[in-house]
Formats: sequence, structure tokens, C-alpha cells
Amino acid sequence: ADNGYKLWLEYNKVGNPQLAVAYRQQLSYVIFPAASDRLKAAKFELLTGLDEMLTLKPVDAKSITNGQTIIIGTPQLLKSFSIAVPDSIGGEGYLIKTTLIGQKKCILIAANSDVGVIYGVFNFLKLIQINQSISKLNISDHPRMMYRVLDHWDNLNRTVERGYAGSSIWNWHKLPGVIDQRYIDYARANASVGINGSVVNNVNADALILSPQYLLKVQALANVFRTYGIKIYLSVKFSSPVELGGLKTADPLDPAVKKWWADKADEIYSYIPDFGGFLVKANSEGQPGPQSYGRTHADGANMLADALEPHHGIVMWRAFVYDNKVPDDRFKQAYNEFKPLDGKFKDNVIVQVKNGPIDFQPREPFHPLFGAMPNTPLMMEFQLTQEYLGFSTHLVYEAPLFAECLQSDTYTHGKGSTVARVIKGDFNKKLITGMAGVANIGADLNWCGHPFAQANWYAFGRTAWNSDQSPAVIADDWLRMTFTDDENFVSPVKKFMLQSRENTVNYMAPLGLHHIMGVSTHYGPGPWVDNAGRPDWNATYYHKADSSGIGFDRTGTGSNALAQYAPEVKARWESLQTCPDEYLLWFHHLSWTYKMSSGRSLWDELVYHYYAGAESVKQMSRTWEKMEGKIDAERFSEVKQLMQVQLNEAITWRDACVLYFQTFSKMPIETTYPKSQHP
Ligand code: GCW
Repeated sequence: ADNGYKLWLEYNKVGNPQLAVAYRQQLSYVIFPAASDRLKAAKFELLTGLDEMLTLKPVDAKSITNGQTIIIGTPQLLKSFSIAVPDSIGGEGYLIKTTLIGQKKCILIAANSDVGVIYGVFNFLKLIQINQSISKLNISDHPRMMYRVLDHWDNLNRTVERGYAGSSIWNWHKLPGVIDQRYIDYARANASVGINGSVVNNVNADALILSPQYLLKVQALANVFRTYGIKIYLSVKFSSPVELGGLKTADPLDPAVKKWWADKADEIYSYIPDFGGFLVKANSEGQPGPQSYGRTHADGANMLADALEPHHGIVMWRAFVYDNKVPDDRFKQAYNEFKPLDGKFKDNVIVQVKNGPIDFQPREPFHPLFGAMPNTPLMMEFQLTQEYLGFSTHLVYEAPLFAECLQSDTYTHGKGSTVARVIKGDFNKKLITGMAGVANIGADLNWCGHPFAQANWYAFGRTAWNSDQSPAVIADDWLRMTFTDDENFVSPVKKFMLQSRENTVNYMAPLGLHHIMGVSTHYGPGPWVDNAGRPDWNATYYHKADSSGIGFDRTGTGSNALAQYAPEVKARWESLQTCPDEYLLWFHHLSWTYKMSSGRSLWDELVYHYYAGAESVKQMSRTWEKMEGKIDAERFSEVKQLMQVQLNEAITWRDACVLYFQTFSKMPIETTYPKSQHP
């Protein structure tokens, strides 16, 4: 067994013999004139997939044999067959359909571009991977967002910031001379879910990445990615003109600085003609930025945008900013700094906003910037690497987290203005659009550290392509492609995947608690942390537990962060009658005896969630035990062991938090709740 190296491109043998016969018959002949690198890659993938799943080597043909041929390409390449592809599917969309060409029935995969053909081929292979019929196909699909990008927080020395799957997959030392097969497999996996961009280095950037030596290495990666329709991007350090260029300043309005970046951009494009652009973390957590020179984020971003614009590159400028010197609620800082800049960014700048206002916590309300900057493109930033979700030890399927945020209604453009619609540019068609996922990939044999962490990479790609796809469908596809289509495996495992994120919220930070993890490692509980060096790193700053109660008052009587949301959202979360339990302690400080909608006291409710969370991990591992023999022994055993660790740690979280908070509530720990009442 490959221990998960092949990800969801496992291409398992089709088990059902009738189905396999039907597939083979319909795919006996292939018409696929593949001239470009991209088309060659697509053809290779098709032939590999068919061979592995069906032991089938279709015959290369020039004409259609009725009912037995698959024909693939762009209208141009398939000229003699007069294929029509609608413009509406754009440059990246594709069609997969059963059709008649010259009275002969065949399967057609067509697209306007070679990349579209790649996506079409991967999605066709998926149909076989999940054992669907291919006799009456009528699929037309296209991405709803332009930039679907993985952000690697990989350092040049191959450590990975918040990476839990081994060292960086980029072997900078051996590049550009050695192209590891991994780079190709990485690109295949991304293309299979529609990811079309990769930022290869950490946002806490090293200026060295822009040196000629490194640009040669970056070029080598770009050459691999290009074949699969993936553009390469770099994180840049704002002070690069000083550190690398020897200038005295990095002031974005200084002519010498502007020239330095313009020249640098020209140089980059001489190596990589389709270079994607820059990702920038500025004036955040000690990183340099325009504010160091009395300039704004817009000044900084626009200066870089000017340098990239002649080459059609973009700037992804992060809104993750906070500062212990700003005395107010950290929740509010990004909005305070960015909202006034709405409409001031150049067209090729996209502001990248984390899903929530603090920092990838197990549960956050949506970031108040979504919808609040109608004239500025906003790019969603999700975190696939589980910095606050148990690293690569805990099984947490994140698609429900993505969906929760994306389906939240901002009300900024009336009822139904969901976060998803805001970032898709539904309310301003002029804007560029995108979604980023902080990668969870490393050099581990299985890429992501936990076999189930692969599902978060997969789900990110699927969600960025179309945010309306349900987490359940994505999980179902992923399980069948990655493990087996045995219903007795897929259905129970899918069930616990879908619950896994809520379970983790329960044993880590229920009822709207946040930022109560161990200081700096961000692993394990640390609600007691109150000497982290600055107040907004202390857990006590966020939970504010004392003898009178617990929670952060962000209503009008407190920090009033709620005023950053549309009036409807503010009203809903401000009122105790309508604020959902999930967000309660994000916005309210309540007494320990406060009566919850369940009838329990707040204290009892908290204890109840912590116990239910730990209990759910026990249930999950019992379910997993029953899966023995349904999949390969290696992955079965690895997951089994990981679940034991997760259970121990869930218990640690539960006990640490409950006992710590009990020192304030001074109330008894009631743990005997009927199972039926478990949240
Ligand atoms: O989540 C925090 C992390 C930092 C990270 C930062 C960011 C890259 O703890 O490690 O730095 O966010 O997103 O910039």
C-alpha cells in the first residue's frame, strides 16, 4: 500500500464486474489529439486512470465507433467534428456529455482551453472513481471564483510555520536541478480539484526569495505547475528594497522604491512569463509595511500593483493586522484599518481576509469586513493546516467550517447577501475574486500528517470552485476516491467526519469561547494563560472569566465590536433572545447561573459541551474499529492510533478547561446527561 501518498487519486479497481464491463465498452476508443504539454498531461492522466481502475487501454482512434468512443479536446482541436462549447463556461469550464456526432453516440469532454480539458478529464475520472454511470452524461461546470490558491507558509530552510506534516515539500537546496516527482503529483492533485494558484513561501517572508538564485528555483517549480494550469505566486517582504536592494528606505511613495519593485517585477517575469503576483503580510506581527513610513495599506498595495500591472500580475494584500499598542478590542482592528480604504485599491489588488475576526479559531463569527467594502475585492482566507484544531493529530473535517462562514448572511446588501456572494463579486461584477487556503501539506508520506487531513485540502479546492457544494457530498466523493466505495465504510465514516468539527469545538472551545489554547504552540488547552507578553495573546483577555461570569462583552456596554456588522446581524447577536449558543461568549459576558435555552445554567451547559465533545471522540473511535478489513491495514491502524491520541487530548482539554473555569464558578460538575441530550 502507498500509505496515502496517492491522495484521492488512488484510482482503485472498479469492484463491480458489470459496471466495469459497461465502462470498458463505452471507452474502447479514444479520440484525443494532444499536442500541448497540458493536453499531454490530461491524456496521460486519463490513460493512467483507466488502466488502474479498469485495466483498460483504449485504442487511439480518428473516427467515432458508435457507443464505444470518448472524444476529448477544444473546438479548435476537434474541428473536423464541429464541436460547440458555450462561452458561458469561460476559459476554465468544461462539458462532459453523452452526445451524437454524425449520428454516432459518444462521450464528449470539451472545453474552451487546454486547462478546461484538464479539469474535464479529472472530473470524468472522478465519475468512475465514485462508480457512477457514464451512459447519460450531461455535465457543464465552471469555477465561480477566479483565484483558487494555496498559501504555503514554508520557509526557505524547509521548516513550515504551523505545518504539522513534516518539512516543506520544496527542496530549495536541490532546486532547480532536481525536479522531485512530488511537485508533479502536487500539481496533479491541485488540478484535480481546480486549484489554480500556489504561493510557495511563508507570508512571514524572507527577502532572499527575490534574489536571482531563488528566482531560478521558483522558475523550475513554475514550469511544473504551468502544465497543470497553476500559477506560482510569492510572498514578499515589504522591506525587500532595503534588505536585498540596498536602498535606504522601503517607503512606497519614494521613486527609487517604486523603481526597484518595477525592475524586480520585470526580472521575475523574464524568468516566469505567467507569474501570478505577490502575497503580502504588512504591519502585522512585526512585519514591515507602509505604515512604518506613515503610509496606508492602500499606498503599499498600489505601489506593488503598479509594478505588476504591465505583466497582469495581482497583489493579495492581507487584512490580518493587529497590534498590542492599539488599546481597543483586537476583534475590531482589521475593520478599523481597512474599511476607510474601500475603493482606494487598484483593480489588481485583492484584500485577503481571514474567515473570522481573530485568528482561525475552532469557531468564529464571519469577519465583519465581508460586505463592508463593496468597492474592494475581498479574498477569503481559510486555514487548512489545523493550527487551532489539534494539528495533524485530531480528525477535523473542515468543510462544515467553510460552509458555515460562506453561508452566513452579512445583510450588507439586503437579506441573502451571504459571505459567499460577497466574495464571488455578486454585488460588484467589476471585482476580481478568490479564495485562499493556508496549506496543510508537508513532506510526510501521506502529505498532510493525518490521512483525514487530506480531506481538507480536497474540500478547499472543491469549495473554492463552487461554494454551494455541500460538505456531505464532498466528503462522500473524497472517501470513495481515497479509500473505497464500500457503503458500509462510506456511510458511517462520512457521518463522523461531518460531526468532527463540532465535536472539536465542544471539547476545545464551546459556546463561543475562543483563543484559550496553549500560548505560542497553540496546541492543547491554556485558558489560564495571562502572561504571554502582551494582553491580546492572553487567554484571559478573551474569556474574561471571573466570579461574576464568563465571556467577552462586545455589545454597546462593552467593546461594541458588533457595530461593525450590518444592523440586522448586530441586532441578532446583540440580543440574548436571538444570539445562537454557538456565538454566545463571543459577544456576551454572562453570569454562571445565566439560564440557557436548554434550561440549564450557563455553567452546566459549558460542562455538558465539554463532556459531550470528549464522549464523541470515543464514539468516533468505536465506529472506526469496526472499519477494520474494509480498507488497507496501514491506514486503518494509523487512524486508529491517532484517534486514541485525540481521545486522550480531548479529555485533557475537557478536564483542564472545566477545572480551571470551576475555580471561578465554584459550581459542581454534573456529568450524567442522558445520551439523547448530547449536543
Ligand atoms: O495564526 C497566526 C499564526 C502565525 C501566522 C499568522 C498569520 C504566518 O499563529 O504563525 O504567521 O497567524 O496569519 O500571519
